[in-house]
Formats: sequence, structure tokens, C-alpha cells
Amino acid sequence: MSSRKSFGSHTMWGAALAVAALAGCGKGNAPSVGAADAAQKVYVAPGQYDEFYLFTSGGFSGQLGVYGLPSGRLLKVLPVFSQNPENAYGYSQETKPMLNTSYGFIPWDDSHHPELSMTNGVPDGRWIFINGNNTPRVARIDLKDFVTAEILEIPHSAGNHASPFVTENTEYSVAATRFSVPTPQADVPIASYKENFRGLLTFIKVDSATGHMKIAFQILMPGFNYDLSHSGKGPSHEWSFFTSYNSEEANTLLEVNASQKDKDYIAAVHWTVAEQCVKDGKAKQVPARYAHNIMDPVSHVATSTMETSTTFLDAKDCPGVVYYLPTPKSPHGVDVDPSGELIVAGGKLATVIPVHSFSRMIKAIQDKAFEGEVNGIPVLKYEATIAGEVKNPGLGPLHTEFDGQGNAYTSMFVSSEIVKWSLKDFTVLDRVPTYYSIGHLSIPGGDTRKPWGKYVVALNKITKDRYLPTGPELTQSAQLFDISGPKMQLLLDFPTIGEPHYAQALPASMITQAQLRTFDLATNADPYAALSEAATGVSRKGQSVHVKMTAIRSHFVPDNIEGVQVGDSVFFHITNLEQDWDVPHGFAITGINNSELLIMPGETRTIVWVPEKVGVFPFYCTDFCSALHQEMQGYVRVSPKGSSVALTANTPAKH
Ligand code: K7E
Ligand code: CUA
Repeated sequence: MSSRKSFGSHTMWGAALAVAALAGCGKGNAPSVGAADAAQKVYVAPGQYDEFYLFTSGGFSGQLGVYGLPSGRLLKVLPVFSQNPENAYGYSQETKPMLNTSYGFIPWDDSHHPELSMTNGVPDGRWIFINGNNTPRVARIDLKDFVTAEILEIPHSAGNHASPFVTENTEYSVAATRFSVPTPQADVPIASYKENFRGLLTFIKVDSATGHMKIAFQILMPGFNYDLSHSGKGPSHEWSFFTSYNSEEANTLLEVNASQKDKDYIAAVHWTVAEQCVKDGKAKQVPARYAHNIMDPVSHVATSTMETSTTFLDAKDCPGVVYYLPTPKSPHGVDVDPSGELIVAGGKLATVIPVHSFSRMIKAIQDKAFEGEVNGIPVLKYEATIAGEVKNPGLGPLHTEFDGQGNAYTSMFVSSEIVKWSLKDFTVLDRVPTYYSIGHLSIPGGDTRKPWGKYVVALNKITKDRYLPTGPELTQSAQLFDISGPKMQLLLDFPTIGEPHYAQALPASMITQAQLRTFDLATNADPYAALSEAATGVSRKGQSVHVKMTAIRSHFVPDNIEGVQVGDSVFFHITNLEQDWDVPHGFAITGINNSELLIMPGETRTIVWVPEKVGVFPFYCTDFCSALHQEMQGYVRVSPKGSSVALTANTPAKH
């Protein structure tokens, strides 16, 4: 223990940080293998597809990045928690409800952990989930069309960080509060933290047919900071694991005050026991207010519903639901190996990587090998659950992924490296530097039962000199390594958007086979759709003007509208009549205090414009859709308020 204490001293940390900083003088970090060899391994010839999709969290952009591997090419940025004027997500009437919350409309969040849906512990290519950290939410993106299909707010939570990790068959997606808060919220002194603040582990039931999410129960926990999670698999199928730090329950200067103890805890949650306790009436319904937003897959119109209650299960009322595993020191990541037996923690301030054994944990529970309890939650003895420790792994272990060949790969933030070690004897096998300060790392399927252990991607926190400089604000950075041989080999640097905390990857074929190319115009159920040019028109209801418009190469119908008045709310409902792949049309009008629209084939999208000036204002298609794209335009005449100019449009009847 004493060595751990001295490690925590400022001198040691100072030295470690100095080493990391030295690495930062960059340049000349010549790859150890031939550049030609590396280039060949990442070269995807023009017109060819990448082998894997890589989904990266957008971090403080709130979005989800989609990349190809091994090329590192950016394929798309999917809007999830943040407005995206490029395609009007969060601006168009149909999508605005997706960003509704109990705090009102929120145009941004901080997203950390993409998590693919799984069947039998293997990604199934159906959905990807991602957490909203700041205003606690979980989103589900449908991988048929790469559209954000659902966002569920998590009530009574604060800092939804240990989220949205799923269980083996996507029975649940979890959401643990990083910041303990008064639960339910209350006006209390911050100094009453120990008495009034609680942690909360939320289990969201995912409907296996539709993917729809619903909060099943929320487990009330001691007021620690719950940081990360992974669910069990195989023998540990019925369990989810959550790291916690700040078992000191400090409420100020956590840097120091939450780093006092040698060990914090992993909370092992037996979720089938929680289900039973709920059934047995040991939980209680409590009032709550949280938004549940769904994009209807047929109408493509989102709705937001405010939910009013949730189910609280106090861990102390449900014996056997939670056990604490002491874990050094201020652990961050918790990762379960492909067999489901080994539970690896990344103790940010630990000198070793502790590896717990699931079977030993079960035995320790049966033997009641407890060293104490916290609020009625038994604390197991470290010696009773530990399978071993990886010695001298490096500094600042954070996250671990697996290659399916018996090896683990742990990211080392402080010493800025990936360390490969053996799951058999916990010896270090290889290490490579990362540029710089790696956070998460990602192997395709690397947290599942069957990893595709060909590559590891380092998701780095600091970019510094790796690319042409772009002023004080730099892009974020990922690095691709080949792990097919005994030694890791750096192949490629590629920039990413936002801060790429975590990423997940899977073979591209699992997604491409089910991809949608257009939305079916015949089933378009948007209430304002015009399915043909004959169905277009204009109408007025008080101050609201509704324009039902169509777009097809290369014209809008109608393209001339008169009788709009200053201060009207003009709703442009535009239906794209195309049924070919990759023929969107755009729409923008001079001075619109909103975004453009980008309308996919078969879809209807609506944008609101409130003209403030008299005049004749052009609108145009923003997406170069044909040789006569420049001709794809129209005019709206705006008259003074109360004008007698009749509302007209040159719809087919009027041509
Ligand atoms: Cu380690 Cu938010 Cu998963 Cu970043 S977290 S690194
Ligand atoms: Cu339609 Cu350009």
C-alpha cells in the first residue's frame, strides 16, 4: 500500500507529467515500420469500401462521427444531441422535438460513449446508443438509415457518464449518475452532501423488436461518483459493473479530497435480482419529469412526451442486488473480457491494473467474505475477488479492450501509451506510444464476446503538433494500430470531430446489407406532405401561412408565392419527390433566422420563416442536384402587415 501512497505524491506526478510533456516536442516521431508498409495497410483504393465502420463519440460536439477503417476516412457526422444546420436536425419542425427536455429545448450536449446493440454478446448492426452527459439522456440511432430515432432523458441524474453500456442481448442500456445530487432534487446546503446526496444507477429496458427505451428502475446508491460501466457476458450475463470514485464523498476540491483512499469501488449490480425486487414490491414509484422523444419511422415526424414517474429501488432494500469490489485507486474504466470471467479496472492513480475474477466474486459472496458495508451494501474483500494485478503497466490506466486472442490492451493516459498484456498471466507483452495522452481505445468488437482483433484505435486527448496547425483550437486525433501480429504497429493518424472519448467498430457488411437508400414516398405520412405537384398549395390560418411545396430535379412547385405579410410565420413544408439514391434537395430563403433544409428523397421537412421586411425574397435549392440546379429557385413576395394582397401561389392549377 505504501508504494501506492508515494505514487500519489506530487513529486511522482510532476515527473510523470514532465515525461508526457517531453513527448510533446513531437515531429520526427518516425514510425518503427516502413511507411510504405503502413500506407499499404490503410490504403483503400478509390471506389472501394472500408472493411469496418468506426463510430466515434463527438464529445463536446454532441454528435456521432462515422469513419471507415482502415482508411480513417470521415463518412458522416450524425447529429444526435446538437442542432445541425447542415441538414436542419433540431431546426426543422419534424426534428425539433428530438431535443426537447424537462429543461426545455436544448441545442447541445456532450456525448461520450457510442455503444452498439448486441445479440448474444456480439454487435448485431441494428442500433447504436450514445449518452448525453450534461443533460442526462440516452439516444438510439437506427443503423438502417443512420437517423437519431429516439432520445430518452434520465430523471434524477446529473452527469450521465457511465452510460449507455448495454447488456448482452440489449435487454438494458444503463445510465449512472456521475455527480451525486440530492435525489430527488432539493434546496439543501452543499455541505450536507453526505446526508442528502445520492448516486443513481438507471436501467433502461430496450424493446427487442422496436428498440424503444423505457426506464425499468433506478437503483439508489451511496453518494459516490459513478464513472463508467460495462455489462457482464457469458457466466456474468446477469451483472453490470460500475466504477465509482470519490468514495470519500467530498464535495469540494475533489482533485485532492477524492484521492484520499487507496481504494474506491466497483459496484457489481445483479440486475435480475433488481427485477425480482421490483416485482416483489420493494421499489417505489416517485414523481419525475423527463422527456421521451421518438422519431416516427413512418411519418418521419418526431414527438416529445413528458413522462411523470419513475421507479426507485433503494439498494439497501434489496439484498443481493449490489456488492462493492474495492479497487485501487479512483478507478475510471471497467471492462469485462470476452469470456465474461475477468473484470478489469483502470485505476487512474493506481500503479497496477487490478483484474477481478467473476467466479471468485461469486464465491466470496457465498462465503460472505465481506470487509464491511456501506449503506447496507456489502463490501467484498479485495483479496477474495482479485484474480491478479498487471504490474508496472505504465501511468494512468484508463480503459481496456480485448482482441479475442487472449490479450488485453489498456490505455495509459499519463505515460501516453497502449499496453498489451496477457489475460493468462497478466504479464505485459508490448507497449507503443500514442500521440498524445490517450483516453479510450477501441478494437472492433473489443468489448464483446467475439472481438475482430485486427486493429486498435487510440482516441487521444491532445493533438499538438500532429497536423498542420490551425491556431489555438486544434482538431482531435485518433491513431490506428495493426494488432494482428505480436507487436503493435502504428499505421495512421487521422483527425476526429469533437472529443472522441469512446468509439466502437464492427464489420461494414453487418450494416451495409440492411441500408436504406431512399425513404418510400408512397408511405410518407407527414401531415403536410405533398405527394405530387398537384397536391401543393398555400393556406393561411391567422398569422400562420402553410406552404405545401414539392422539389424534384430541377424545380420547386410552387415557385412564386404572394400575399405573405411581415410578421407571418411561414411554414415551408417541402416534400422531395425523388426516389433515387443520393438526390437530396435543399431549401434556403434570404434572411431566414433559422437553418436551411436538406430533404432526403421521399421525405418531407418543414422550416419556419418569419419575414421582417417588405420585399420580394428569393429561395433556392442548396444542394447541387442537376445541371439545372442553379435554375432551382423561386420568390416570395412579402407585403406590409394587413395588406390586401391575396395569398396565392403558382401551383399546377394556376400555371
Ligand atoms: Cu474515459 Cu468520458 Cu469514457 Cu473520456 S471517458 S477518456
Ligand atoms: Cu435541387 Cu439543387
